[in-house]
Amino acid sequence: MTIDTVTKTDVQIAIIGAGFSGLGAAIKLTQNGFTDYVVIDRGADFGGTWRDNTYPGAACDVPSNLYSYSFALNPGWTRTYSHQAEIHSYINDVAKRHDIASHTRFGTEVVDARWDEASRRWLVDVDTSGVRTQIRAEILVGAVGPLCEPNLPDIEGIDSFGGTIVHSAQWNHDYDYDGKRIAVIGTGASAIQIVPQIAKIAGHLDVYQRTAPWIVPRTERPYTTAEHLAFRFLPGYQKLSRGLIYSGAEAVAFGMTYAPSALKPVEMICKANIARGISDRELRRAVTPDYRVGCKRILKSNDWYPALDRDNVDLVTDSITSINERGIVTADGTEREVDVIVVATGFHVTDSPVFDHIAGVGGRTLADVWAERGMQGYKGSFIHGFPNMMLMVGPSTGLGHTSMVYMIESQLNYLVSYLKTVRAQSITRTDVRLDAQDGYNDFIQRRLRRSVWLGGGCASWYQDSHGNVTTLWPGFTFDFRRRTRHFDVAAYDISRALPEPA
Ligand code: N01
Repeated sequence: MTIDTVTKTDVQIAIIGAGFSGLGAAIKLTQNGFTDYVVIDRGADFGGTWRDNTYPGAACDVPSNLYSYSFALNPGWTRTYSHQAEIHSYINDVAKRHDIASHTRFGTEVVDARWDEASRRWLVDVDTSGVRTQIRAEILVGAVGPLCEPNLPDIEGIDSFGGTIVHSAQWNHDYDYDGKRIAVIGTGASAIQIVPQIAKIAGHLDVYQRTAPWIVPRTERPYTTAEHLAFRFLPGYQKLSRGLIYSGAEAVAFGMTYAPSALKPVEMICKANIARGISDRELRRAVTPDYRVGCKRILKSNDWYPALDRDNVDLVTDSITSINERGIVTADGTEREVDVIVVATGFHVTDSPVFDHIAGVGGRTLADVWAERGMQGYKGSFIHGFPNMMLMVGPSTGLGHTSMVYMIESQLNYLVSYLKTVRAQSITRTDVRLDAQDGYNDFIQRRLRRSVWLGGGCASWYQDSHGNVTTLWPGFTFDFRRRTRHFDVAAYDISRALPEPA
């Protein structure tokens, strides 16, 4: 490939995002002979969320063997659960092996993408170091992922804080945290990894918990030499190990979706984890969740509870009412002074600002359409009114129990099948039919009715502002794989010719 591939302004396919899904799409395109594509990413290299989340303790809570592409297994994983740097390095290594950098515009932010009916092209305005250009693409693949826009909490007075504020996804590595008075807001997947690390160096640490998470022990250990040898030289061994982990995780999917009471034993394991990690009875009570396990993401940690039990750490359960120049004020009137506030408050998932910048038929944005109908799509991939656009990790594709890479690869099958259909039938425009999309969403909502995410007594980012679960796939992931095996052209309005010039 030459540098021209990256600078071309007219391409068949534009992919936004160079994380797991965008990179996977680029590789599959190349492997299937679709070489006229560009990948656009605002960062400096591949990895997406695994490039951006560099907070202390950042690691994956999905077992390593399951957290890789099936077409690029990694016999070199050092531990049963991988840490951020190793996953980031794996992703970049895979990109290098497939020469995807030669197709990628790094340091380039998509400002706006809109469908132009007259030319049947997506017009993608991009900004590279302040220089605006436009890319015209027949097909747009949105692969930005749901966890790309940090959510800063809307707490009164937060702008008046005189110290430093750091979001977990935008870690400030220049700040010296040693001996400082630190507050962490949030007790989700990010916070439970950060707190044990900074508790070791903080002068004092206040952890603000709004809702206690359910946490199982993390069975992380280094792989042995024998295992490494087996991964490398015993045919099928790593695949077998992957298959066993996958099957175990699917059993959890059954409990979350079909029989939430089957998750009772998981609650018992979590409670034993609390008892093991915390000596103080009051503190144990404060960290015991009051909703059904699985309603929010089940977390994994061995060091979260012992960290809360430390002398230099306080768990604060009174709700935050405001932030002032000195620190944080809670509902009981207490003000706790701090030097730095770490906001581990998650991401804009169902209300991402990205939705305002993608406009389909009639100039209607994803934000407009989803405000009306809820965050819906067809097979998590296509949205009515947005012709020739596929979303990776779109609505109803998220998981609480196993590897997103499996879902991503299912969508990649669908993408390739779609592109082959378009090529074979000389199709210039596809738009998923509204009745097909509605039917698909009725089926999702029917399945969700019994699920723990709706009936488990919690609020979570899995739900939109109306309380509907629009982010998760309700069921077995092999079922999603089956549904996305072939592009089902009958569900789409298609046309072959270009429109007559006006
Ligand atoms: O974010 P979260 P996260 N005042 O939204 C609290 C993935 N991930 O960054 O529960 C006070 O889960 C909020 O409280 P509540 C994974 O998919 C994966 O931790 O809403 N508190 C909650 O405690 C995960 O699900 C890995 O009551 C406020 C926390 O902030 C997703 O990222 C590792 C607040 C936010 O938790 C997001 O995780 C890390 C406010 N105003 C992350 N607003 C892996 O290992 C929010 N909170 C793969």
